Amino acid sequence: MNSNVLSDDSLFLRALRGEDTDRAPIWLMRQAGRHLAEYRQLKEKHTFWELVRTPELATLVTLQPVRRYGMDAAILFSDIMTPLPALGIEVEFKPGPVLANPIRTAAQVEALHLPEAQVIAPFVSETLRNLREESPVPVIGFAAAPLTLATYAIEGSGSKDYATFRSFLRREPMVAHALLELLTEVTIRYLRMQVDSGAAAVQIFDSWAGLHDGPTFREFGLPYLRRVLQAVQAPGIYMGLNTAHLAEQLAELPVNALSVDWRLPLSYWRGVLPGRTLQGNLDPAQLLAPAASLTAAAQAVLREGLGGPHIFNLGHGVIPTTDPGSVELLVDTVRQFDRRVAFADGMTV
Ligand code: 1CP
Repeated sequence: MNSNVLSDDSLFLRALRGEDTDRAPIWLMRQAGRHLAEYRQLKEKHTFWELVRTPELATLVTLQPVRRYGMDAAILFSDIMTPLPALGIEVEFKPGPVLANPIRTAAQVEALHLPEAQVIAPFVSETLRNLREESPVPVIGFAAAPLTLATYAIEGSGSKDYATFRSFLRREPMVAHALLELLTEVTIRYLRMQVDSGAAAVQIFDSWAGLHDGPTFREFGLPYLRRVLQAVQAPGIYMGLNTAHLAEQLAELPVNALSVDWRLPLSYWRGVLPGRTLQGNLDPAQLLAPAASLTAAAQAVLREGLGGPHIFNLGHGVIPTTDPGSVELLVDTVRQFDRRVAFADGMTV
């Protein structure tokens, strides 16, 4: 589809900008990837980095779930680690990210260099320019929050409790701040490039925000996040997990929407985040449940989301063993739910 056809009044962008739409738009985190046979087929021939770094392939993978399910938004096919090599940090995927040389010293931070926007990930720019022409729905660009990116840069891989990272923040706070400064600046450049290349919105993934207590998040998380969000001139979504204890700080963020996990109902979040669009928050495990349970759980989320703008999503990414038939059922359930009628019914009960 031509970019002229994609107007700003798409359901997804209207809800993101704060409109209490008649139907909730739906897209799913990790909607492209291992649960799709058409993705696994490409993975037989290409590594993950090849898919991300080859614009024709990244474009194709981004559009796979849009074509199959008719999602209301596409998310760029890439990873939160994508900008790191341009700084001088090499990353391998096995399948999660693994760093040969995790950052642990001031000298290592000093040796990193801040790349110009156009050399951070030129393949992402080209993919987004392709998608501007080919995607029938708005495309979401993304990056990690500086604190979550630092988690991987210092820990060196995924971990159960990120003990190395959490102790590093206490032992070497100045080095941590120096790294966060650099990651903030590269993230701002990287996201501005994505918006210039056609991303209609951006999502900030702060998957590991919930590891920290309030004071630690206020020192190492919030100030950098605020800078990133203020610098990017596009509607934004902030996604965190296990963040109920940080709600007061999240309410300070200059962002349109907050994506929350399933641990608390959306009605709770409406109370603590007045005036914001809420995104979420079905437990991804519900997509592994029998049809009746899945539909009931999705309808419960839809009802909880009434009374303000809502973008339907999972609380975290699609689990790779998910049956595409269940995703189809979920999309149908969300499509059929008339928010205006449901809201009126709620008022008369
Ligand atoms: O072998 C494979 O197929 C690679 C698996 C894979 C995929 C499909 C990885 C490695 N990343 C991705 C894609 C990806 N990652 C997207 C694509 C867009 C989408 O469809 O949503 C996005 C947005 C991400 C973001 C991402 N990567 C996050 C934030 C969201 C979250 O899940 O919390 C995180 C934490 C990562 C790190 C990462 N990359 C890959 C894996 C398996 C992981 C997580 C595991 C770990 O921490 O070890």
